[in-house]
Amino acid sequence: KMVHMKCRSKVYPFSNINRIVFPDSLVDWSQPFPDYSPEEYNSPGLKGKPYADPDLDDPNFHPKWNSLDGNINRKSHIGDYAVLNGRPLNPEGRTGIKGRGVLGRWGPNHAADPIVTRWKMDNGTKILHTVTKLAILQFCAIQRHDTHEWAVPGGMVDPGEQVSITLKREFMEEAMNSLQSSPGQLEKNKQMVEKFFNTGEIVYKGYVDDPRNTDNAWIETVAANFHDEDGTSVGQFELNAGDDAKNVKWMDIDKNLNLYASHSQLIQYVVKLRGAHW
Ligand code: RP5
Ligand code: MG
Ligand code: MG
Repeated sequence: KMVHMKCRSKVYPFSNINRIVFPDSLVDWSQPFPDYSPEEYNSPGLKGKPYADPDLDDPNFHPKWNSLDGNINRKSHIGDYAVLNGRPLNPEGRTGIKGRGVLGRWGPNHAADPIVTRWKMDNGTKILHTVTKLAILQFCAIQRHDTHEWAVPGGMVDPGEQVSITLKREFMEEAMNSLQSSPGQLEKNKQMVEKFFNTGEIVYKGYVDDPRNTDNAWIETVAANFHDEDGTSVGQFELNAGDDAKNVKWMDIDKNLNLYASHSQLIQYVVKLRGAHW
């Protein structure tokens, strides 16, 4: 099993707070690390945001850890997490920083990642890789505004929202710019997406090694593959970057992909599912 890496780089994102940097062997909470006393960071920008929890010391905040707390899902996909002195503990281990950083929720922050794929084609014929002789898969990639890295067009599950809805909504916002489409165009796109997204396959549910994770807050995702086998449906959609995406394109998939957070790993599950070149 791989230890998390992207949430251990020195500077915490969108801040000038330094994480403690330490070797992989000390990531697991069970390993003694007596000198471990990281800084606490809670982004001031979270105050009063509708998607954010109150501060932990707010007397009106009574979160139900490891439960469905009203319509907020505080359960982890990977089993019960520990809570120490009233703080959820990152189930994948130490990150070198305390608090919730820029994440809205203490504990798990649930996301969904739509991995939309088609085969690379030449005049209706799949292009095979010269060495592996396997067909080359392409996925709909977005470039993030925040880190400029390429990524899956994923996003956070709203309170009470079904993940199947988040998958469609985020794809439409980030890869089809639904937030800025005309009502007519939006309706047309919605119908196409609705139809195509009927046949998804979940490829992963669990922890994401996201740079925003902390010791007390982390992202988990449900990643699902929506595949256009003959390139006649989603493969023909007009892509337009929107919301937290600044670019969108069909990207060839192979083992050299270098994507945001754990997204290369998510893509690899789809490659296995489809028997594609890697
Ligand atoms: C990731 O953060 C998840 O896999 C998902 O793609 C993303 C959600 O955060 P935002 O895109 O809303 O910032 O690691
Ligand atoms: Mg989004
Ligand atoms: Mg997003």
